[in-house]
Amino acid sequence: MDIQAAVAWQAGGPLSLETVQLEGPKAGEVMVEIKATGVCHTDAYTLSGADPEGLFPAILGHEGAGVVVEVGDEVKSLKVGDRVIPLYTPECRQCKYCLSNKTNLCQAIRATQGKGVMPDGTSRFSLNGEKIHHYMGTSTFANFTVLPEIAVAKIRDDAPFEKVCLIGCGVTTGIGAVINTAKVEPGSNVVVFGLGGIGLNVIQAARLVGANQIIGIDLNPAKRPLAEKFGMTHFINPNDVEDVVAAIIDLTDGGADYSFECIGNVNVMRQALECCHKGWGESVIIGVAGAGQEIRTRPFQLVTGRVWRGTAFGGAKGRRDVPKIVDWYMDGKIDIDSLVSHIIPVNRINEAFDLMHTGEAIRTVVTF
Ligand code: NAD
Ligand code: DAO
Ligand code: ZN
Repeated sequence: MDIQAAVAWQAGGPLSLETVQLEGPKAGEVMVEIKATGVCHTDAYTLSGADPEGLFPAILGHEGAGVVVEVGDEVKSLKVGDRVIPLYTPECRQCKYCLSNKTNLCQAIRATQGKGVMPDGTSRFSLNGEKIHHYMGTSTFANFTVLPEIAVAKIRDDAPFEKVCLIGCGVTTGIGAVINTAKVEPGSNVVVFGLGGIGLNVIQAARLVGANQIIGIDLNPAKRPLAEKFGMTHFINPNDVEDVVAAIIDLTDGGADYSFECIGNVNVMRQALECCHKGWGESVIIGVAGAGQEIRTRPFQLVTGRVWRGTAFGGAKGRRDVPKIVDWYMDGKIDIDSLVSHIIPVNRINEAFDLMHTGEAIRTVVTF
């Protein structure tokens, strides 16, 4: 069938709205009508050409929400009409990784997902016979997409698409990093580097679990008011202090119990580790650094009890956890509305990237 999609033809170029041909779902797959999608830094990273795994032409987008319109053979857990959120981290519940209960990094379709194709090795998207790659297994910059059943979370029927789409990446990543990865305890002192879409969700989860101090760090002072609304108790602009690590250790009487790097800057990752409390402080890397970058610290930082870890999609198992996070939003336990700074139609999708690059947007949501 013919669909409308924003195609990334080449690295560095703008997206171009095209009529694309989409093949129907094969066994174990579903077709989803995408109603809304967020535009995240990872889309911009791939579009820029900096992503060594980026494939072109491709249909980007991984933060979407929509409705199942067709199911392939053997699909058991979804039916036409279900509201859903696509998952770039699937949950097969059968592979060694899923069964370990130690990670959310399901590997069932990892190899083909990384090559921009469906699990049978082919793409469902083409334009005049030319293959167009899938992206992150989701390709939500299209009004219809095809997904493996294991990469789809069914959500409740009254969830608004243009808000809950952010649960497909930013919201779950930030909240999950606090709850699943760090397991922050009530009374903890938490430091958050980078107050964008991810950092704000770390802050609201830290407040939710009863953190004591929630210290936000950002070079952009304009990020402060919204971070305070989400629960930040103290703000430090690194430009206003001589040594940001020393300032945090001073403010927390010894260092952070937990810190989160939500930028993707390897120098800040070091600060985030080294501002942790001796003996027990844990630092979680969320930000995705540029290709080839490396992290550094003195090993004595770890010998003396600090812990360095990382998280993908907040450690969430998507089919299990995403519907719960949708419920938290619908029950007013978490704020997503304030994160949606702009809503625009798909024919203006390139503006979403501009708004991100100027720092004006927290999240722009594109509707179909
Ligand atoms: P964002 O650009 O909205 O926010 C980053 C913030 O960091 C901005 O407010 C910026 O002013 C601030 N900043 C930049 N450099 C700084 C510095 N040196 N010191 C202090 N503050 C600085 O980005 P986002 O959407 O919140 O994403 C953050 C990171 O998380 C990105 O690298 C993204 O790719 C990554 N990410 C990771 C996962 C995962 O699963 N691990 C998922 C989604 C996004
Ligand atoms: O299983 O090896 C793997 C890959 C998992 C990919 C997880 C991606 C998380 C970070 C990318 C940012 C997401 C928008
Ligand atoms: Zn699995």
